Amino acid sequence: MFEKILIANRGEIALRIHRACHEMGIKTVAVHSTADAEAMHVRLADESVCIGPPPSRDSYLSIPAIISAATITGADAIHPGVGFLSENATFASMVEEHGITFIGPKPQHIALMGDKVAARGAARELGLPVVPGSDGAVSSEKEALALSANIGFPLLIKAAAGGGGRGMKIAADEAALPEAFRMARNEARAAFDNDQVYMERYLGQPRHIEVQILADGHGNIVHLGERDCSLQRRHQKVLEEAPSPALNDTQCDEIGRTAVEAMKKLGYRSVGTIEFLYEEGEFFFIEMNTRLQVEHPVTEMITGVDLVREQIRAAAGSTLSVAQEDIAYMGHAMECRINAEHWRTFVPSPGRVKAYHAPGGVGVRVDSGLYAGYSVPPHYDSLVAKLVVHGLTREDCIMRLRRTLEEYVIDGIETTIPLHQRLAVTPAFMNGHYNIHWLEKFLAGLEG
Ligand code: MV4
Repeated sequence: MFEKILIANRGEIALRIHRACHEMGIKTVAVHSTADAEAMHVRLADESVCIGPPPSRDSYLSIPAIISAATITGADAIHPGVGFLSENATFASMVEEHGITFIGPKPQHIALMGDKVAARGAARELGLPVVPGSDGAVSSEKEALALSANIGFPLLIKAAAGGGGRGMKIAADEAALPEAFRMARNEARAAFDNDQVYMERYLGQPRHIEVQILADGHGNIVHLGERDCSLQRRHQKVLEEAPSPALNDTQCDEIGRTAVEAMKKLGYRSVGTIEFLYEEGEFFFIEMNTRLQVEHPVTEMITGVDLVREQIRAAAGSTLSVAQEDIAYMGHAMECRINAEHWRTFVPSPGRVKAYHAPGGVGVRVDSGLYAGYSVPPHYDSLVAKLVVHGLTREDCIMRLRRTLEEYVIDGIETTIPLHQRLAVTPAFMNGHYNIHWLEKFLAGLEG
């Protein structure tokens, strides 16, 4: 097992990884920008290295600074966390070339899933249900028109280098297709320096349901059920839950088994998430994330499996601690993403936290680096806390969510807690009748 892990990240996720390391008897190295010298992830780590100025590209995205920090401190592995360099295949390879273990998948699998055209092709070959669409990249308006006859309208044009909702254009009908195609290509070229695009049938009212995968390098692969991440605004997830209120046990098992079979064929290692759109009883693969995800705690709450611990074990060459038959689901879990933003306008609200009190009690988990006196820097993602609650039933879970949201005190900055309080008493949320568009409509209808 590793003796020392460098955590190439910040905030609540760096803390989360530190906790798994210390429970495994592994020392930690924090890296930080000058803006994060007082951050909790730096305070808790055994050692820390300042890797640059506040802008991410000069610190948390600086490959030389991070690999140098690992070399100087004698770290034998690097955990990339989420975002930043976590899905950068070049970084993963360079870490390994320096004799340091990258805690994540094989670089070729990161690269494969980062190219959405290649990922879609691989998914189809691996037996995952994909959205009806083009077989590969679509290279001309003429080809787009020819293919549209089989795909049908409305259809979506997506960027091969996109993902997370960037670079998508809807074409309502044949007349709108050439213009949508040109715009998608131009935007893709400008945003990603890669103008490859592909086409899919547009699903109008789907839910976003993702399957958690866990794999060691020895052929043991399990799934840990699904998460419903349909509650989002502008492609930012707001609240996630497991299990999905839209699925029955048979559907969960089926999509989980299909996902495991696909990952076995691929020879995947580490944690991973396969994202599907779910509409009228059918699943359609859209993307795969080859990293730990922000919302992984909801899966941990209903299974009791520590995903970061298993990810570290897999990277160290150990086998999984659990087999598929050991994985049982208990109750229901929800995660509220608490951002340092105004709850209605989503305008960022960095600044000093004057008072801080986190909720506790049965079935409550708070992942956050906040403390009284801490200043939230303006340079990074505004996620400052994840409130995760568990209940024996979805109803219990919602009651606990309301209670903990009442208890939570974060004074001095604006947060999205008031939004979660409103959501927690809204009928469409309470009965689970929502899709990927519901939250935006709910927000548009709010007063005050
Ligand atoms: C789609 C879709 C409808 N039909 N693909 C947006 C982010 C990216 N991961 C995929 N996305 C979508 N792909 C087809 N064929 C609708 C979306 C989408 C969406 C997906 C998941 C969660 C929120 C979303 C919000 C708007 C659009």
